[in-house]
Order: sequence, then structure tokens, then C-alpha cells
Amino acid sequence: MYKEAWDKITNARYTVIVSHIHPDGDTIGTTLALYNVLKELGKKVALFNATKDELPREFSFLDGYSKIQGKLPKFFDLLVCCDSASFDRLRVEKGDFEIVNIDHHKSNTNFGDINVVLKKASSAGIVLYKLLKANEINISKKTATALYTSIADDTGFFRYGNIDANTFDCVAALIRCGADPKNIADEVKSRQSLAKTRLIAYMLSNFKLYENATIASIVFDRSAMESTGAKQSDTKNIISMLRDIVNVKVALMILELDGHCKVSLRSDGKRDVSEISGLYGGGGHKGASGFNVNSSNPRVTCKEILDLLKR
Ligand SMILES: [Mn+2]
Repeated sequence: MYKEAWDKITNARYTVIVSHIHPDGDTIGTTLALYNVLKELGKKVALFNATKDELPREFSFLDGYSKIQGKLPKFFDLLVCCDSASFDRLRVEKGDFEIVNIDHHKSNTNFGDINVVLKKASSAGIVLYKLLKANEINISKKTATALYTSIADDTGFFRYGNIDANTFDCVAALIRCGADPKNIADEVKSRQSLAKTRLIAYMLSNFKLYENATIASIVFDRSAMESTGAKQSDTKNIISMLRDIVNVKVALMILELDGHCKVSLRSDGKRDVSEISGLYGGGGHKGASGFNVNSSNPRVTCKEILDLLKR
């Protein structure tokens, strides 16, 4: 599988590397790592993300970040995607090109011509690392930095997920290739936007508790977003601050968007919040899930989900 995938990648004339919509550090780090490798090998390669306006700024220190385009090239013969469980998360129309799918989601639909999918890996970064190692590809400092960032971001800087000794073996090897843990942590964690800080302030003064403080909820309606200047990407992960409150078992966030509401749930890992997202056609894991609800009233939606949680 590793050999076949790498042959396909090196034999392509023009490769487009695609990260999923509403990108996180795993998809950005992994796609940029692969971009750097292929550039160093002198390959013709481009980077695409369909929601380019929402690229998380905290990853702008990675080499290649500024090369991510919101438009696909007209002709290319290979598409490689990283960290995308399904093809529709790329917002690319099928065309006259082959697909290499590099991922770690349990729900991956194996939509590629070649699928390098390791369902137990803690991040797509681990999967790409293994693909490069298996093919004896040199890992430069730039590449190591991007891979380390993807692994660190997807495990909450080594707090959760499928972290095992293998994760740390990969991470140790990346540090030997030049990744600098302190510098990466500073870049990713210490450059929060003012708008996001204001949004957190709003959350901390407006969240509600239910059922003896075991459930916490926050609603970000349009006016909350406008008054803080925050964007959808600024809401990423902040709900975990509510879940981290002592006694809280489940945290709920509702974000009002155009004509619908985005619901995010986090649990202590014992209560399975993917059951509720399943009722609404969403996905996720036991401890973290999300879905959309057709609703123009975020408070009504919040009450509806709270009623389900209480039951
Ligand atoms: Mn991931």
C-alpha cells in the first residue's frame, strides 16, 4: 500500500494536495508536509482548500501556508487529500484525475484509487509519516515541523485521542529531524486573535448550567458573533473550556449560521455524544461530535438538544 501510493504520487505530472473544509491543524499540517516533500523532490504541485477564507491563522508559520489557493488548477492528474473522511469534505468535483486518500478516520469511506487509511492512528500526520518512512523519503526540518504540528493539534497537544507509544515514537523521530516542540507550541497556542479572546469572554459570562451543573451550554447567536468580531473558525475548540469545569459531564455549543445552527457536543469521554449527533445525521466520536440543524432560532435548538441530553 505504501509503495503503491508513493509510486502514484511520484509518477504524477501535476499533483493537487487538498485539505478538508473548515480545516484544522491536522489537515493543514499534513498537506503542507507533503507539499514540502514534493517541492524538495522538484515535483509540480499545488495546494487547495475550498474554504480558504477560514484558514486558521495559527498555522501560518508553516512553510507553504501562503501557497494554499481557493481555486483549483484547470488540469491536474492526481489529487492527494489528507485527514478527510469523505470526498465531499473536499468540495471538489470528480474529474479526470486519480485520488490518493491519506487519513485516520474510522468513518473513512475509502473513496480514493489508493487509500492509505490507518484507523487507529491518532492523526493523519502519523499516517503520512509512516508513508514517507516506508518509502525512505528524507524528512526536512520544514516537513518535520508541519507533521509535528498536525499530530500535536489533533491530540490537543498530547491530551486526548488515540495517543499511544507509537505516537511518541513518531514525534521523537520528528524532533530529531528538526521539529522544535516549544517553538511550535508557542506559534499555535500563543497567537490567539483578539476576536477569539472576546468570544471566550462572552462565553464565560453567558454560559448556563443544568442538572446539578453536569451539563453546560453556550449559544453564539449572530449578535454575539458581530459584537466580538469573531468568525466561525474562532469557535473551534473553545467549548472544551466548559467541558473542563469540574462536575460538567457534557458541554453543548450552538452557533447560529445562515438559515441553520451548528451544534457541537463534548463529553467527559464516558457519555457518548455521538448518539445524539446520529439522530441528526451528524458524526463524531464518543467524546466529541457535531451536526447541523435546520433552524433559524438558536435558543429553540439549544432547548431541544438540552431536553435530549437531560433524558
Ligand atoms: Mn485528524
